[in-house]
Amino acid sequence: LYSLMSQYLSRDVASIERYIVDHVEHTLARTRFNFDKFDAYLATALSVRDRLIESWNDTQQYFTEAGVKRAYYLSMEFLMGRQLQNALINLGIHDQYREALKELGFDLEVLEEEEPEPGLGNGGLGRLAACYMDSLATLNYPVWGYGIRYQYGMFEQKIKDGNQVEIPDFWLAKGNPWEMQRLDVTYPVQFYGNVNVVNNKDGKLQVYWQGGQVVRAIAYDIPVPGFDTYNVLNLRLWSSSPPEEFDLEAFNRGDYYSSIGEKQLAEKLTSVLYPNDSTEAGKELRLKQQYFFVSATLQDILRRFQKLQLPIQQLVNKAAIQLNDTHPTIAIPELMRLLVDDRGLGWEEAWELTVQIFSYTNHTVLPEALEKWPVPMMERLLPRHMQIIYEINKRHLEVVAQMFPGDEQIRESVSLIEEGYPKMIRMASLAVVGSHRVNGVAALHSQLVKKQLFPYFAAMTPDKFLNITNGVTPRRWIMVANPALAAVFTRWLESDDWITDTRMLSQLEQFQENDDFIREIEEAKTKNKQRLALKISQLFGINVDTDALFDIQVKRIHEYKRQLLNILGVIYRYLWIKQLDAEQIKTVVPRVVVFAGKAAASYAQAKRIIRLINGVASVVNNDTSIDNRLKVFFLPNYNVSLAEEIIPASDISQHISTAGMEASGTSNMKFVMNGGLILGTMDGANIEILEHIGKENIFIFGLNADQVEEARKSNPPTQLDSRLEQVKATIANGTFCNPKVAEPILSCLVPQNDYYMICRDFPAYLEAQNMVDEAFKDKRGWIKKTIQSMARMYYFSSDRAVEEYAQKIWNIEPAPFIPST
Ligand code: 26R
Repeated sequence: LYSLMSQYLSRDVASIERYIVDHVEHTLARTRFNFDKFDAYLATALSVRDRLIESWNDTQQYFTEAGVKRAYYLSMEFLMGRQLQNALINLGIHDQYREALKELGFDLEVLEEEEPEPGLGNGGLGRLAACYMDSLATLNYPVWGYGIRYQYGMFEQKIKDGNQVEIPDFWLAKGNPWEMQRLDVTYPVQFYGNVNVVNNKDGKLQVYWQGGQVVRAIAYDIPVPGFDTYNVLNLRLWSSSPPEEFDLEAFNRGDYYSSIGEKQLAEKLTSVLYPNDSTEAGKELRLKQQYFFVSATLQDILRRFQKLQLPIQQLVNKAAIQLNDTHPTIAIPELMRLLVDDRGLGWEEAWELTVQIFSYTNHTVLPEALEKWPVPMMERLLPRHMQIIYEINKRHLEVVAQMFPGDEQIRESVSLIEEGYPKMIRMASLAVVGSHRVNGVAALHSQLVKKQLFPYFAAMTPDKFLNITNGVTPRRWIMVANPALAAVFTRWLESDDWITDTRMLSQLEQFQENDDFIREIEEAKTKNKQRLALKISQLFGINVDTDALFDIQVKRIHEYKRQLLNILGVIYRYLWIKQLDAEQIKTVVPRVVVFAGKAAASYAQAKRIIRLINGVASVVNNDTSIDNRLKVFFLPNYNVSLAEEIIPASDISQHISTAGMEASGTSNMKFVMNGGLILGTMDGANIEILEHIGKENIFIFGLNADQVEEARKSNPPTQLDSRLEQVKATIANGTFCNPKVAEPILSCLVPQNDYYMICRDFPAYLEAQNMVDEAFKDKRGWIKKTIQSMARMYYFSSDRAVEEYAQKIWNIEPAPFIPST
């Protein structure tokens, strides 16, 4: 690999060694003869950061001098994963660093494992933001990410007696070499207080919000390197702290102790990431987090714009703001406030600007996940914003009344305020009204956004709505996660250009009958299965057969994702194997079933499902009568690093959500890119994956979204599948876990109560699993499927996705910085 980047880096091994030792001695203040593994990791990371800072400065200065339009990606979550290996690969200096560290007596791969994972996200939405940052950097787009520097990320999951236990994740405990604290970039953010109207000096009425509490936002910058480019982007995360003037004031009042109390309150703001759990909805601290990060971000964006000394109307030519779900939607009234109250723009002009600047990505149609804030809470916390939201709503409803005169039902349904006690603000509707583009994240999902969520908005402004199907970065999900497979690709394509041009992968198809190629692809898969088998044996003390079919489902535990359907299928398989005779058992395809994923701490049903899976695992894994034809494991603490180990090892992965409920899914794409096939429903991006790779390469079963809608309206079937009855009876008699745990699970498995269509899809699911077995018996046929699939996945690169955002929504151009050598 000879990258452009390495031309500008000192890439000889001796100087890399020197950089590292320098940090050991001067930054960490250790001697060169006495530093441990973690010190070695830190010094290595710091030496990489130094290189990144130089490019980062050049890139940002270049964007400023060129006066380019920038896009800002506002997200409450960025699930970046570990940075060291990714940075070295993107910079094209991984091999050189491996050499240098070897000279110093360290194994780079071992040091990479020392890095704590920054788990600043829940799941798909946060990881998507990270993939997009990688692609935006790689394609040289002038974009900034803005988010929150949580001190506690996603909790660490432990399994005790089969149950999930949550451990706080203080990921910063040993310091974070990838961030730069910017004590020069701080802003005040206010809360509460009241709204005053004053006469300004031209005798005009001016509205002025006098906040009560003031909190200070401090910027932390994380450099985001692209692959094979000099450009380095910035991810700016805000941390809260007490304002500077604060201590002095309290001191003067002689009120030292209560001032310390308030200080802690200010620090608490950004301390913890909220789970994606509807029971956590409506918490004031979460709304405070949202406004805190939005206010600091808009102050930062406007300060950058102000340096250009252009009239404010030009803002739309210099800035586009993307809202990653509704979480940053308070930015819309906030920008209105800044334009109208602070800069004296008229409402219409300010509104036109605002709508042109904002766009909104929807990531879910589940009604319980759509954010709503109580009006009384908003009135207290952000009184001026509440007034502005009412004004936006008033004007919006005037337009509605013109389009649908006299229709009370429509007026109620599109109002930004939901009537009730208390009244609630519909943040998704506010995001739609205040944006010029609204996108869903897969073709089916974008249809449902229009038809199911916002039918009247879509009728009023059809051109606002579009689809941008999600994508994932081939750098992290092939290069970093699966170096063995990446090497095969590069060897057979005689080029590594596929890393930035995934369309090249389509050329792999010509080798699908080539024995050498087939063998190399198989060897890479086996290597990855061995790596996972080792992990399993370390965790559970059980050795699994790498010739077995590795059947994997990893994602947040949620009823709509139907881990329950999976484990019911596993139980049925177990019961079926148990009644075979010794001869028959030998013909059963051996399976290793792997689950991983976290349940939100207060999601009781999801936690019961984890308990059931672990109960099944311990029974099945200890049953010697089934001749190792089935093993079941629940791997604790699913996160990006674990995903990197699991995904490349799959033969089959399950994406079996109730049709119409999974917006897109992104791991489905990662699995197929790594040569794993999908067992799935016609939901989310599965549908488009099918269209690209061919229906012969994907195992699809069950009701589609229209049929689910129909089924929910019509009478439930009168009978259950007898196999499901059998499975239920085994659960009920306490075979796997306490019947008290099982009871609330079983009560959902009746036709009258089958919201997630588990009963209705169960027979089709078993049939699909049988087809998987049959296909897997034909080794050569199977590998051909995986080759065709990998070769046809190019559309699902996040490079394609961000290009669509740049062209269809943000109207920005690539701006590569070419350093003079
Ligand atoms: C409001 C709060 C309770 C909340 C709810 C849900 C916070 C966060 C979430 C997470 C959701 C929005 C999420 O992660 N959605 C996922 O986004 C992925 C990227 O687009 C999709 O692939 C995936 O289908 C979708 O579930």
